[in-house]
Amino acid sequence: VIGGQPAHVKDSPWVVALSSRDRFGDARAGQFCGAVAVGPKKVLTAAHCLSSEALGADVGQMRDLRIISGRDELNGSGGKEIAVSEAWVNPGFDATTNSGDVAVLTLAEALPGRSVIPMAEAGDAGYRAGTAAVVYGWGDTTGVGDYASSLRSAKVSVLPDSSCEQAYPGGRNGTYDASAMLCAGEPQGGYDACQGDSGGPLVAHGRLVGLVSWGSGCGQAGSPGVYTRISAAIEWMADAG
Ligand code: 4AZ
Repeated sequence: VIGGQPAHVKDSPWVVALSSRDRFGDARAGQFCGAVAVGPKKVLTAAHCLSSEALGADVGQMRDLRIISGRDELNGSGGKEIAVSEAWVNPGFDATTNSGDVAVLTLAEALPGRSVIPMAEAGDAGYRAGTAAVVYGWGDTTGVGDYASSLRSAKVSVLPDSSCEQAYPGGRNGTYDASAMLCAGEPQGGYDACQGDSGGPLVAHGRLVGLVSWGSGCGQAGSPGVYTRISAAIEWMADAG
């Protein structure tokens, strides 16, 4: 997270880390993406977090994919690590454009009841341009590979689709699709998600509106963050798992 501040899972207990010590080692508890709990045994992350390119392995062959809940400091020992028993990638995910960038993870054990966040349905006020939102993660804090060991969050504004359509008209920097994606950041830059935050939550009005998905660089003016639009996949997510 760029431009953020320390955040605490006691205030946002639905933020969880996605980890594989098998692939990424014990430093920072093997964290490689963010995720968010929407049900006691149901966690969302970005589909691209589960690609063999991201994992350096096939997710189906990984024995130790797990979420870490209730822990701010990855190198600490608080909270609980829970095994992922099933991973369902959105059949509508397009790995070329990152459209539909969401996967549902089924947990082997239930999270505490208060650790879930409701998803914002289509038409929710949280999707409106100008809405204040918050993004959470353990990702890069500078854009040059300074990963956070303790959870951080930044305030960003939901931006009009036209901001991302202008920034990402297609070609090298990507294509923004307003039906499946949500645009957020600050026009002057400085507040954004970054590498390692992917799959983590964007929250507005106490509801989940987006998952960190992609963007060009981090926190740069004119290159907003692109998020998976939760309302676009809500029916599939309800059925999956
Ligand atoms: C990434 O590489 C990534 N600034 C995630 C979010 C953003 C850029 C890159 C948005 O995972």
